[in-house]
Amino acid sequence: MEMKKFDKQEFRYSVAYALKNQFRKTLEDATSQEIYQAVAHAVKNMIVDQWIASRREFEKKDAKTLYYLSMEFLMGRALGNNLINLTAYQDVKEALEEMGLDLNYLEDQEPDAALGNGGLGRLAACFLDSLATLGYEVYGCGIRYHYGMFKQKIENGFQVEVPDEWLKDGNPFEVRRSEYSKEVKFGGYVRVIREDGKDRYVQEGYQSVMAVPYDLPIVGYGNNVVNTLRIWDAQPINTFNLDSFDKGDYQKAVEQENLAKNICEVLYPNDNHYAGKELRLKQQYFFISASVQRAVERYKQNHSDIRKFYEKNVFQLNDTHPTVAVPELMRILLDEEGLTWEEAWDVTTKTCAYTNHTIMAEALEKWPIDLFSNLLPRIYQIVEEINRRFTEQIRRMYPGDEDRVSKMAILYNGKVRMAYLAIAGSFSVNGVARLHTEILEKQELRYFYEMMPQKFNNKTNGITQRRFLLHGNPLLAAWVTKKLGTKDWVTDLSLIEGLKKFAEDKTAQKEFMEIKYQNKVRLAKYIKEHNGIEVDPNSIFDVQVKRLHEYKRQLMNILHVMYLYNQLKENPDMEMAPRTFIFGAKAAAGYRRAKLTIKLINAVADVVNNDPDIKGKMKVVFIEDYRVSNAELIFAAADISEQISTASKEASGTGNMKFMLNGAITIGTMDGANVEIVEEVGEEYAFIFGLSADEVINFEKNGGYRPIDMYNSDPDIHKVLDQLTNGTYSNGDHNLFKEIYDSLLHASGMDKADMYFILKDFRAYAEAEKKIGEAYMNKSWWAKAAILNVACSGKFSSDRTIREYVEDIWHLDRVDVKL
Ligand code: 26W
Repeated sequence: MEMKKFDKQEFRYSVAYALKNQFRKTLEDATSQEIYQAVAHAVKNMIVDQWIASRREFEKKDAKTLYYLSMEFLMGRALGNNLINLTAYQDVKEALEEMGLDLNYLEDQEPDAALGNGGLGRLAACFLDSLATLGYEVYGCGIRYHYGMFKQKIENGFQVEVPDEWLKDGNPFEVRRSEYSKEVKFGGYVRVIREDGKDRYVQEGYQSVMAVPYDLPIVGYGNNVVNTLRIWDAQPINTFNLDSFDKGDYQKAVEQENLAKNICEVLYPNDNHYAGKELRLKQQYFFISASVQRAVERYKQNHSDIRKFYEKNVFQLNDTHPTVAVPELMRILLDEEGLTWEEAWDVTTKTCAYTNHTIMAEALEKWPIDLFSNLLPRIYQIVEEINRRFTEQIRRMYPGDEDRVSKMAILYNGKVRMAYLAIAGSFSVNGVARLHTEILEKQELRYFYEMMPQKFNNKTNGITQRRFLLHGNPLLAAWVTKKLGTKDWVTDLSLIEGLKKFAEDKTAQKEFMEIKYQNKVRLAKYIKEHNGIEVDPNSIFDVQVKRLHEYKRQLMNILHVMYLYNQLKENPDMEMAPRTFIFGAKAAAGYRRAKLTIKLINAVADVVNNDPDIKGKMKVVFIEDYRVSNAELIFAAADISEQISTASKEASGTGNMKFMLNGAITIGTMDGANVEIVEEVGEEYAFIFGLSADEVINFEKNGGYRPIDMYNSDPDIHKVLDQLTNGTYSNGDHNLFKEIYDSLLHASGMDKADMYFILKDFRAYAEAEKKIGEAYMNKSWWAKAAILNVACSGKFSSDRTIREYVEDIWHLDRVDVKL
């Protein structure tokens, strides 16, 4: 790999030039934000030639193109990451230093691109990083939300949502590509026109918007490859362009303008919860129609046979959110390209592939047919025909089994079941960790698996070591390079197993623990600045950061903190390694119980942190506004990684991998990718507890269990639960946390008591937490376990995941880019 050499002088000019042209300022009078922007422009300058060269190279090779279709891309900040992947981070840091500027400080001026909720969105971002690094062509296709994931403020212990104005100062890395704009049509009706003995379907009386793409560069690591994240914005159609019938239709012009204004306004902040809002379906069709139109147009520029579209293109559907790609591609092939149904279906089902990211029932998208067919009349007709043929096929395979037909039909009970449409329209269906895929095959999707087992496959998730080690933890990254004697782990994480031989080496252990300590000091400083809380870097940093959801059981964690506090109060001289419990989580704005859990965590923190009796043996911290940028600091500083979901519920988890890569030890259930983490590192170097997925599923089939029995028979649990309603953590208010108390002990409506088995797993969890405290006393065991976790994390690079997708599903062509 030959990289262009960094030219310090040129870089300086480039920054000064951008400052002058953008802001008519010099370094002396520019603000930090302006300097960040100017530096970002200079970095974009370093990227564009590679960006152009990459397109040329892929085109020359006629490489197959992946379209990664996703409602979410949780990119985080771009500046530092781009510099890392340009292998220019150190050079630029030094160049800036000579100009009296601190790169770290400038990086902090950039708002996170938070165009995603959690795991699914961040996975998309890691995949883009790996695809560019491995030399494959991909367009990430998504939406240019004007407001990304809300900013979280904590006021009086409660979460308050603040709009995320990430574009307010502009986005220096984006390039608007109005030449690729596409019209997207909503509503109206379908007219059938008889033409040359064939029916032609045209949508009339519709409203439309113009989809305008903005491109962001995705830089591969040290290989000159630059791919594109293409996010679509909506613009009103110029009313002069309305057809003559509509000209002067003022009402329609206004409605179209509003449609355009609304579509890209905001990311829905629900993680794992389907709300069924019409605007969300508009968003889905909007970016899918534009992306598919462009993909077909691009293919036709250099290829004449649309029947072979699938040979050069593949669409990966990131969960069901982009599933309208199936009928939209059908529409274009049928109505615009004139293929027969059989031809169009052949192309579509060889182009589309679907990834499932959750088995949570409330996350499944099922659109009411009325809403769907009114908004997308032509698409709905096509879905009806897909469903007609699909159910016919089921009946042929299973004659007389109408029960099976109703369980598998795409249209059922007045709803469009998007997951089933995605499966029927795809050649591949994958889960995101081995256990998750098994549950899909044996439980959730078993009828589909029985009918078409060849479609099903597993792709265990991964993370990019470029962001989550090289950028996020520079001290550990340098140590890994020194110990391995090579930096090649940056593009081949399997090499990191070379650290195994240092696990028992005293010097290595000391160095490792010193680095962990420095990272804890860095996080402690962040916590002091942002929370005003002093934490002790010598205490165990026990961390749970992820979206707030009942199945992730942050509640079990804080109940355990309450339990431990009770123990300490009873026995203040109890010997224990000092502990800092760190939480970070956003709750969906309308998820009352999740928001109340945040309040509980903060309330417990208030009491515990201000109690002199316990002599600083424990602290509780809730980090405000958990997001990609502060996540990098948090993973680097963690001793313990809390992965405690109710078994069977967490499809994979990816935070678990980021912690492991940074040398934190997992306390967790046998769920999602935890199973594979434990398999890699060995059960003795993790703290595993609790019900298995099979046990949970069995309890669920048999109507749950009786948590009230645990409450009555276990005095410690009894006491902790009572403290939810006796005012201990609510200044005497007995009602504040009553809802949480009730959810644990009493069934309500459809919900069973303690649906997530918190009390059932509590004792086992407390035991595991206790073992952590004991293990930490043995410094050399701890260092060994932590080093082994790093050394065994090789499997969890998203480079490995992408290689598997390429081999089994995408079959992309690898390209070398020379400048
Ligand atoms: C329709 C509302 C909605 C929004 C987001 C439903 C479902 C989602 C996502 C599928 C939720 C999600 O992010 N799932 C997570 O995906 C990660 C990447 O595969 C996994 O690691 C997590 O376990 C899974 O919860």
